[in-house]
Amino acid sequence: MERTLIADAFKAKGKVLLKGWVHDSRDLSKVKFLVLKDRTGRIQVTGVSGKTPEKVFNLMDKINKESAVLIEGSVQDSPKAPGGKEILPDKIEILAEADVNLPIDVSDFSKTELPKRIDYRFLDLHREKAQAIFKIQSTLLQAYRKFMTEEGAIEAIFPSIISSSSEGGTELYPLKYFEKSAYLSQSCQLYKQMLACSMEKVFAVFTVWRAEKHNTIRHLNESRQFDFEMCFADDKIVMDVLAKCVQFIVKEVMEIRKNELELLGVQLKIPKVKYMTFKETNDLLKKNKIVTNEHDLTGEGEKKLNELFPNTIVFVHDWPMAGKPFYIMPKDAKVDAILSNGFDAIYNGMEISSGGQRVHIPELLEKRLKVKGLNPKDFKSYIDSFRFGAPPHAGWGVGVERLTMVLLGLPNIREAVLFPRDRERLTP
Ligand code: AMO
Repeated sequence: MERTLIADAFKAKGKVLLKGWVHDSRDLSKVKFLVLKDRTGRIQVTGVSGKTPEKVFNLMDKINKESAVLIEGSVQDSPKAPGGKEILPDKIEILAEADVNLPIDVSDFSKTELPKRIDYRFLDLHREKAQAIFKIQSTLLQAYRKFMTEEGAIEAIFPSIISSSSEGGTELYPLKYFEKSAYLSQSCQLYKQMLACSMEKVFAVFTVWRAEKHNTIRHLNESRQFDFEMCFADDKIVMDVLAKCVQFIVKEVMEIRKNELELLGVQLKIPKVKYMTFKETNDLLKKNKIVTNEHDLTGEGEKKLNELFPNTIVFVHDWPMAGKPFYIMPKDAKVDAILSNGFDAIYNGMEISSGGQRVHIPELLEKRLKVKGLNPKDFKSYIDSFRFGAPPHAGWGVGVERLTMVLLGLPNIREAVLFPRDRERLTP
């Protein structure tokens, strides 16, 4: 007999063969219940003394929770059972028994602390709520690809081993590369720019590594980005693409992941969009008694923006040059400009993205590298790529875990990573 998924068992008649995990069991002496779960749902399995084969009946309350089992039986209407159906078992086979003492609480109301849950992530993923987060994240990935493909962008694969920094020299992981020194990629920034200057619109889902020493609820040492880059474009054009992209992703999640959102108690709405200069933003924050920073927003400032503009993607543009990397275009392409064509996007109280127009003029790029204390010689092939018909271009990067976190209101970014890498964690 072929396997039936639990969701289909609710519509089936007669005999079925189910495979899944024992979620719970109860012994009421003459009747025994077992709740079986698989990736599509849960169903009650009911054993009745005298009716259910004795061997099967005896086994029903003796299987350790979370053990993987095979159950053959018939589907029957049962008004009292969740979903109105139950399985009367003829056969139960233990496929993989779980230890009797589970190291973490895997109930839906688990109170186990996050670090311990992540120590046992493989078991934590037996929880419906943990699965819901990653089902939603999978929809985020698919929605991003769908949006970009409809935009006419080409998905690209970039190198993860680089020879020089792309986001400033301090946060690199060095590694041995034969006789040369190399690093793990901080972003695909330089490569996506080089590609956009020939293929016009490109995107990637790219893993980045940053050796930041701090341990916060919103930083990871390994994270993923939705990267986008297009040519014949400036910051205004790509901010508009980003707004539409996030709105599309939210719409897809709302349509495709209704059950998961309900399980997590999350109500999503398509976000509104607002544009403000850095100066306007800081003035407004000061008015609201928030301590501001000259060339960056503070965490407190980002939270305040959410209070002032709930469910809104706030684009803070005309960002001060001092707070942006060397590749961001200074205003009016002036090397000593105070402001830039760079921006950050703040959504639900957190920076989800930064981006901007890039420097596509080799001489200006060399000067900007020097201003940032970097050596243009280390960037030769990148600078040279702009000597052969490289048009003005712009783009952005969105933190995938950050976006998951702010959409679902998760208290810690590690909830949005299957196997997080932070200062303390390298396993599992
Ligand atoms: P930036 O460094 O701002 O820009 O990164 C883009 C977005 O990625 C997320 N992010 C992180 N998430 C978790 N942990 C971290 N340590 C972390 N660092 C960044 C944030 C952030 O907004 N190359 C540019 C993008 C561009 O201009 O195209 C870049 O990497 O959500």
